[in-house]
Amino acid sequence: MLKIECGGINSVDINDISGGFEHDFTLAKKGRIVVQVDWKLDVNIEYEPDEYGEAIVELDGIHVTIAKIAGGGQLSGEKTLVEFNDVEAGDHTVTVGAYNNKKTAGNEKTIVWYDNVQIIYAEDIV
Ligand SMILES: [Ca+2]
Ligand SMILES: [Ca+2]
Ligand SMILES: [Ca+2]
Repeated sequence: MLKIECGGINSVDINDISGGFEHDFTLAKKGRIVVQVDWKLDVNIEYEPDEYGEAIVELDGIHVTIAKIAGGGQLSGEKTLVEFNDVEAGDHTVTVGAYNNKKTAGNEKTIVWYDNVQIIYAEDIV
């Protein structure tokens, strides 16, 4: 189980908090990358409505939102697929992570858990 926490430490106002776990790999050929995850997102109720947390997957910095909660709540999912097409041969990085656009108090915290993370490669059929 992977766990990422954003915020929750002090009352300093901070925008754009993120964190995650990275996996580097090299493709011999161009193809399709599918990231499969089980996930849970917990954005605590202390946030205001303009503040949100996300569970995110990134490939080389391309940000895909799996789930987003503003102002507090919980969501989860199993075997969620995120697809990236036409991924070029060469070195790449997949990140599974968390993002929080803003926190202004010490009791505001976004937590994301991941389990059963799989990175699947499918060669393009041309
Ligand atoms: Ca608050
Ligand atoms: Ca706040
Ligand atoms: Ca503050």
